Amino acid sequence: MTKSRTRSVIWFQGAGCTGCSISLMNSEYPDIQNLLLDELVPGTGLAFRFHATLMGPTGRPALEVLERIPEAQAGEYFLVVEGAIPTAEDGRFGMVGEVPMAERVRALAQKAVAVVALGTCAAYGGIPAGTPNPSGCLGTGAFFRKEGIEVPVVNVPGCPPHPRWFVETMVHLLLFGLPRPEELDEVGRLKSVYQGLIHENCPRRADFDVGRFASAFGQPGCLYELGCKGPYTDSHCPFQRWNGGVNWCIGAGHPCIGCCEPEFPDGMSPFYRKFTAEEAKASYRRNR
Ligand code: FSX
Ligand code: SF4
Repeated sequence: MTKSRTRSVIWFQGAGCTGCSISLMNSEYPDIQNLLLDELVPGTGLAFRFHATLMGPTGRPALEVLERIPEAQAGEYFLVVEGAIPTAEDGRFGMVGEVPMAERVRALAQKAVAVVALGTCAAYGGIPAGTPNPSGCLGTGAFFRKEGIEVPVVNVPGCPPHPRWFVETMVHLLLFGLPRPEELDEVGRLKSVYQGLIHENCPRRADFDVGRFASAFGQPGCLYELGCKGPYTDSHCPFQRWNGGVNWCIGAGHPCIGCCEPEFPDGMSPFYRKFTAEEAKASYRRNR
């Protein structure tokens, strides 16, 4: 069904790998064509006004959208940030149209109705902010706190995030408006989209409970001894699975690396080493 009403989205890419966009293009229900062209909730669809990977225009006509929409639709559009914000050296590690990403995001955020920080890089800094972080990358929320920008931020982490987590978050925003504080967890994610430790819903949990652990890749059993971070990671991967529900990391025999958590990647590393008791306690405490 075509859209009778639209809400504009400016999708701004900072420091990342574009995997968040690629993941969204794998969306199934709705598929990417439906998402771009049709209603997302009854009567309303999203209008992607700027998306460097998907849009046709380039150069000045494309960049002008970044100035036009905030003026024409102040307080109405959603800003989706993908990737972290480089802040070192006056932001010169990341430029879009010869303007630092940090400056672009500052201007775009101030007139948005809400910001969706999509992907772990945008939500918490992620890989670009990993030690030693020479470009001074920050997650969106941390960048706004540093800059004194007060705009509601909803985090949609994952490296990359599952397409459903973006879709479900946007549906929530369109149907119910900005999340109430009790609808968000302590790291800014919608509880309805993320809550539930992987460890609580894992098909290998019965192996964990009886102490049947894989000691090498390819073996059956729980992957805890191989470094699985499922006990410290909230996400719906076990029942949504990936690539159209075909499989997911643990289903393919790979330990969870905790990519939806603020500690990723430094605090979830080394990926193939079991956490010490102290590391486990610290991560578990924050998660609960
Ligand atoms: Fe980050 Fe997006 Fe990881 Fe990549 O651009 S969440 S590096 S999968 O895709 O920002
Ligand atoms: Fe928990 Fe990971 Fe073992 Fe699954 S594989 S039961 S998430 S430790």
